[in-house]
Amino acid sequence: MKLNGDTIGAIIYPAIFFAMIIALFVVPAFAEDTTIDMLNKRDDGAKMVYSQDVARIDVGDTITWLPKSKGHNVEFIAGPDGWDIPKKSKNNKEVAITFDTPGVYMYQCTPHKAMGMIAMVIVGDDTSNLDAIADMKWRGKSKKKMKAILADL
Ligand SMILES: [Cu+2]
Repeated sequence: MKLNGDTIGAIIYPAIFFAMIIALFVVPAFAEDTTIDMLNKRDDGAKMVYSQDVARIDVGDTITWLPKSKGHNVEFIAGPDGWDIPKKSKNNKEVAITFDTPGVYMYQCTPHKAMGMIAMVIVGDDTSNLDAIADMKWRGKSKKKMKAILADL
C-alpha cells in the first residue's frame, strides 16, 4: 500500500484523538487532588484549624490549601527522610504541594502554632516515621492537639 498524506492523516489523527480521550480518563485515576481549608472556625466548633486534622493520600497526589479565612499559612515542619521541606507559604495565599515520598508529614500555621493549628498528612499509608514525629517537641496547644491526632489514627 502506498501511503500518501491523506492516508497518513487518516491513521494519525484518529490515533491522536483516541490517545487524548484515553488520557482524560486515565490521568485522574492516578493523581487525585485534595483540598484543605485554612479556617478561623470549623464546622465542629474548633478554632484556628485546617479543615482536616489528618489527610490520607496516595503517593503522587496533590493537596491544595485554600485560605478560606484570613491570617493563615502552611509551614511544613516534618516529613520522611529524603524529603526537602518546602518554604513556608505566604499568609492568605493558596498553596499546592505534590507528595511523591511515602510517609508521615506535619505542618503548622506559623501565626497559630501555639494555638494548636497543626495537621498531619499520611502518604501511601506509610507510618514508618510516625514515632519520630510523635517525639518532636510540641508546644502550647499543639501538644494537646498532637495527642488527639495520634489517638485518632
Ligand atoms: Cu492560622
